Amino acid sequence: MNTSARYIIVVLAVIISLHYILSFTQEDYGRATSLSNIASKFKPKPVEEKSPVDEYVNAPAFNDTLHVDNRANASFVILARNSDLDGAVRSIRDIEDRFNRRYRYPYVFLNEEPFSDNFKKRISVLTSAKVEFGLIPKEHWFQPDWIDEEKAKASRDKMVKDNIIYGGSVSYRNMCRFNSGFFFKHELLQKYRWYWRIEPDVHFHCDINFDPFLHMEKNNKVYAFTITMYEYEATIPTLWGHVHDFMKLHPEYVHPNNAMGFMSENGGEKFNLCHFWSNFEIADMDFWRGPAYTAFFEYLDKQGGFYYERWGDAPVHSIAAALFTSRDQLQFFNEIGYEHNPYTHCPKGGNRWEEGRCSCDPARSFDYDGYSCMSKWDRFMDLRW
Ligand SMILES: Nc1nc2c(ncn2[C@@H]2O[C@H](COP(=O)(O)OP(=O)(O)OP(=O)(O)O)[C@@H](O)[C@H]2O)c(=O)[nH]1
Ligand SMILES: *[C@@H]1O[C@H](CO)[C@@H](O)[C@H](O)[C@H]1NC(C)=O
Ligand SMILES: *[C@@H]1O[C@H](CO)[C@@H](O)[C@H](O)[C@H]1NC(C)=O
Ligand SMILES: [Mg+2]
Repeated sequence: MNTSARYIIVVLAVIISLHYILSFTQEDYGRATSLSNIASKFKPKPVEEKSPVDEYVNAPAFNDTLHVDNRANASFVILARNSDLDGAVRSIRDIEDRFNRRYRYPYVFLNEEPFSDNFKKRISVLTSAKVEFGLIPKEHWFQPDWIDEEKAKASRDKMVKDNIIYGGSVSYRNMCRFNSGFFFKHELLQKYRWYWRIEPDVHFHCDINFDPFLHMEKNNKVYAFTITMYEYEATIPTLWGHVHDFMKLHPEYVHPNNAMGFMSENGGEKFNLCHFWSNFEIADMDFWRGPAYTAFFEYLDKQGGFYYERWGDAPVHSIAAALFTSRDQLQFFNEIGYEHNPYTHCPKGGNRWEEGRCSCDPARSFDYDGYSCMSKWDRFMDLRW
């Protein structure tokens, strides 16, 4: 062998041994230079198989931006008993997760009995927002003395016999009357204009990536809902008649562009029982505090129907919002996935459900259930989804 041949062999040996040393010590090097890898560079690329998992991973990234600078004059309101604690904890966890950890709106809890220390402790630990616990004054809660208890009892007994839900309950009636005419008078709520009502054991199924309070304020809205349905007629047999009498007495409060057409098929003669389900509400307390609603509530309260029948705050609020505001001041929040057993509103249209990373099943949304008034609302407002 001549010198140059010997020289080439030595160089080759060095290169080969270097390659093996690197292959064993440096994983990346090994992978990049392995024979099969180098060979694959010359083979035609196989068509990439579509993974069924990739196809569905399309929710947007979490956005943890805090929005605490430009907020509305607003608070959450939760009416609850001490025994509602676990359900209240679940509701607050939901709303914090889906909305309020980024907005930090305050909470006001109300009860006709003092909240226990355990209740306050277990709620306060869930949020960095301000939480206040208020006692309801007796005169805002209990059955007034001028109610004829004999007559009220006869009506309760009849409702129990007729199997009407909460038909025999006085405390349920206290609650409905309080929610209709008093909560917004509570001392702790005087400093706020807007409220968002939350009940124990409800669910918020989607990220709420906007501020519903500011939406209301900017668009001159008064009352917002997520679910609308028919009321049990047996709980409000004389309510609509009193509404009529009130409208005759105070035509000045009835808005020219009202939503009577949503609640009646014959210009107001008969109530079709459609109303907004008030366990979810975002609304303007200054509307409840204003002259029209003040006169309306006082008129209804005097009729005694909160105790002689079982008037709910849902039809009372809904009828007032529909008659004394413009229909354009009513807001349906499609984006807010919401559940109060047994019904759920799940966002519809466009890709709202994906954008909200919703946990509700859109196929089981209550919106077009036979018992829902949503299709009536869509027709009335000329909405298409
Ligand atoms: N402090 C207090 N809160 C009450 C009382 N009764 C009901 N509530 C609250 O009032 C709201 C409505 O009561 P619910 O029992 O949820 O009535 P509902 O929504 O019509 O019926 P379900 O939820 O189906 O039982 C909830 O926030 C309850 O926690 C009461 O006697 N005292
Ligand atoms: C988060 O959302 C806000 C608007 O709500 C937007 O201005 C901001 O750019 C978003 N941030 C990210 C990281 O997507
Ligand atoms: C918030 O609203 C209430 C009720 O309208 C009002 O009394 C209060 O002054 C408002 N606060 C601010 C800071 O605007
Ligand atoms: Mg409830």
